[in-house]
Amino acid sequence: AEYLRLPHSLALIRLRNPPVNALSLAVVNGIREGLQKAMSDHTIKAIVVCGANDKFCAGADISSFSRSSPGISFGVVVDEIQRYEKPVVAAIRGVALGGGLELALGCHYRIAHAEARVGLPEVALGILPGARGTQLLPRLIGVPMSLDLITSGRPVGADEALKLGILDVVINSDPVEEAVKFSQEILDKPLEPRRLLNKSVPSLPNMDSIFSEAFAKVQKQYPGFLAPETSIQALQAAVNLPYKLGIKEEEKLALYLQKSGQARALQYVFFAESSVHKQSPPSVASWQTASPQPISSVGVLGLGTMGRGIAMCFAKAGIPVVAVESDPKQLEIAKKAVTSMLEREASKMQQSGRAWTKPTLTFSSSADMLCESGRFGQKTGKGWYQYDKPLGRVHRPDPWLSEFLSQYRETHHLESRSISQEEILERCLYSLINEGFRILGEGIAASPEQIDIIYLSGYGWPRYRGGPMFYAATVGLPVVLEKLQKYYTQNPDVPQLEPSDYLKKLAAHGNPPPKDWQSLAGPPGSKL
Ligand code: T1G
Repeated sequence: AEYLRLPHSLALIRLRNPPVNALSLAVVNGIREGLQKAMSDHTIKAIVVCGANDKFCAGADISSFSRSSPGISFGVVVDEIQRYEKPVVAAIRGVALGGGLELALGCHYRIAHAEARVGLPEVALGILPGARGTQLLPRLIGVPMSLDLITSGRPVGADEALKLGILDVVINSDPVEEAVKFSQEILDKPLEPRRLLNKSVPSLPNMDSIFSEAFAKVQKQYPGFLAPETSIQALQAAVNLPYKLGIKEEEKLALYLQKSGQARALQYVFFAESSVHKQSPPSVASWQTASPQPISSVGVLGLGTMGRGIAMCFAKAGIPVVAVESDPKQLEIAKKAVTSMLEREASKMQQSGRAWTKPTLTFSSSADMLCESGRFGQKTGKGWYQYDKPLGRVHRPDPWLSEFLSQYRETHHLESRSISQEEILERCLYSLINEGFRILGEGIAASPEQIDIIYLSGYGWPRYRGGPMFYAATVGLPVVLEKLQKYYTQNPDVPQLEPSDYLKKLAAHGNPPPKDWQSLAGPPGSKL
């Protein structure tokens, strides 16, 4: 943070830490030094705080979280600013997020550009606003809106923030110039009413029900996430405790979250999401730059459930499809399934008076005995279960299946045994993870982050577990390897359980974090 003396007895503290002026230790120390200088200089009457490069501040430096706990020491600075004997005015451009907004809440006045955005997005990182945010915001704008903003983490635009009372002035010109003028006008005004820490939270008669509704809402909206619920507890502390105890509770809850696996996973996701956007190889067209091309025909590799669906979509759109399936049995099944789907669609279309071309489909197969007997799952009304109707969702056990399984066991000389939840989970998850390592080794995925982001965005993997590859590192690669080895030995007929070479290479290094995998395992041979 830079310290500048301005005309009219003013000092300026400008945060400068590209790209978003995050609150690194150096920035925080710079702010404190600036405040001390301005205090000991009797010619200085007021201080303006702003950020360089058209941004105020995006909060604590997330990249340093694994090294130190955020927020706690910065909260002391926020209090120092509030108690400061000279007026401190925040001039906000761009973003004031997380610790950036907490810094602004510490200031006695907040002036922002109309296009600025402010908010406390910490929940998205699995933590809470730990530098007084949960204690100061409700004192400023009341409990209901604080609950909304803190548990959702959504930033608000300057106009909404002005209405809520978070900002004092919103302008369309340079907020620093405006803050300089504004400071002259408020020099003689008492500071005490501007110190949020000495105010109490506006009370409401139905506070208990407000909180219980908030708990119910976040449990429904963000099931499994720790941070929203824990933030509500911190807000309760703001209501029930005096400031100096409330901030202790906030610190305690912030530390609890920061140490949780969820915070580590969500912070990994934050960086993974921004890195995958940058990962397309330079010579390859990307969706951002390429313009759509006409599609004359389409190739589909593999005719499992998804392949069939994709082939069908194109066929229905009148685009010729060539589908390739290497397993003869799977091919037969797919052929039947696609033909019957096409016929069904065709008869629907005929009924509705529409016509469509029935485009080229070449197949090639699987060994799924259930499918061979037409048991395709929910779609057909039976699979591992029987359903109330085709496409129905109500399932019940099917005596046919127990008969089938006992015959299967007899044929293959298998003994029935009960399988623990743990084994079910491990065999499903670790074989999925194993496949992830395989495609990393083959260069089909460019990074573990890519696989994880696809699982979070496309398959509903819980965000607070970071994705399958991050999860593997959480469990420990040597553990994943050992378990796969164990299950593969027990089930040599399941190739998905055979540990991939890539995993073996990495596990030999212990449990390296995903970001180090590629450098440790060496460059993949790209098959793309
Ligand atoms: N710390 C470190 N790096 C950050 C950062 C941060 N807070 N915010 C952004 N970056 C990096 C980001 O990784 C990328 O880096 C570059 O900045 C541009 O970001 C005490 C504990 C500010 C709205 O959660 O929402 O304060 O890839 O590509 O689309 O209670 O970044 O270029 O090397 O996303 O213009 C709370 C998170 C922290 C804000 C800009 N703050 N950031 O969006 O660019 S916790 C946040 C954002 C905290 C306190 C607590 C967005 C953005 P690189 P970008 P953008």
